[in-house]
Amino acid sequence: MSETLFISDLHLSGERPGTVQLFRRFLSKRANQAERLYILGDLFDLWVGDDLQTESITQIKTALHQLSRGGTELALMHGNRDFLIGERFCTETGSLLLEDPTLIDLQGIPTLLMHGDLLCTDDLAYQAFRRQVRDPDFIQHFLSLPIAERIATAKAYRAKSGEANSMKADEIMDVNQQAVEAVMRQHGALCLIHGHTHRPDLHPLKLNGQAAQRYVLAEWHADRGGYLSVGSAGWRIGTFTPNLDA
Ligand code: LP5
Ligand code: MN
Repeated sequence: MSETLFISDLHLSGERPGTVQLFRRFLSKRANQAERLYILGDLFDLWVGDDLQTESITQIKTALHQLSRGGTELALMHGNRDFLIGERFCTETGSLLLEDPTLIDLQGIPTLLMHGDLLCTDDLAYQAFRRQVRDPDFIQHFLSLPIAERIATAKAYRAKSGEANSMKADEIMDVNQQAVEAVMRQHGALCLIHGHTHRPDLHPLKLNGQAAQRYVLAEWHADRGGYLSVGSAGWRIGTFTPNLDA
């Protein structure tokens, strides 16, 4: 049976060449064997517009395009760091941009895909920030700025966000269980797959008396990248490393 892979939170950037290299290797050695690859947000550490060209961005786009041209379907969801990924990027890489959330049928199980930030409803400061920066007029204005100004602003946001994070309690930055159950019920899902929190795990839960599951994907580093594989071998959490091809 065909295999579907899920990854998220790679946080790729020119400042992390090791992670970029691991990801390119993952695409050419591992994901190319799968029927479909889902990237559930934060592929990039920061994305200020599809018009920015750097050496690492070109390398990543080329590798993604090779994968999709080779026959592996590529589906991408925005994360809180790269929600400005647009149509041009998708065309250049042969990927399909997914809404957050998106419901899919995974081996007969109604499965909801999310980045995960929308589930952190206790983080009121972040949710207010999110509403502001996802406003279409705000985005349109931001994208009209010169690229150097966009980079400087995004870095300032990130620094502010880092400061704010260091003051927040750990629980606030995790998902809210009621929000998880509400969104799963709303979409009739029995499985939820998301990233964002960097707390990889499998959480069983009960929804209307039925067994359900929440998979949390791992963030990537230069020496390891987590993925969820769903195929003939069942549902399996794996780790891709520089010395391992599976
Ligand atoms: O990313 P991570 O995991 O560290 O933290 C997130 C939340 N933070 C963010 C902000 C991003 O890290 C950085 C911004 C990305 C910019 C993308 C491109 C540019 C967009 C331009 C607009 C169109 O997402 C963090 C959560 C955490 O996840 C866990 O869920 O807590 O949220 C915050 O820290 C937000 C703060 O609580 C409140 C906002 C502080 C920023 C204030 C703006 C200052 C303006 C200065 C710039 C001129
Ligand atoms: Mn995130």
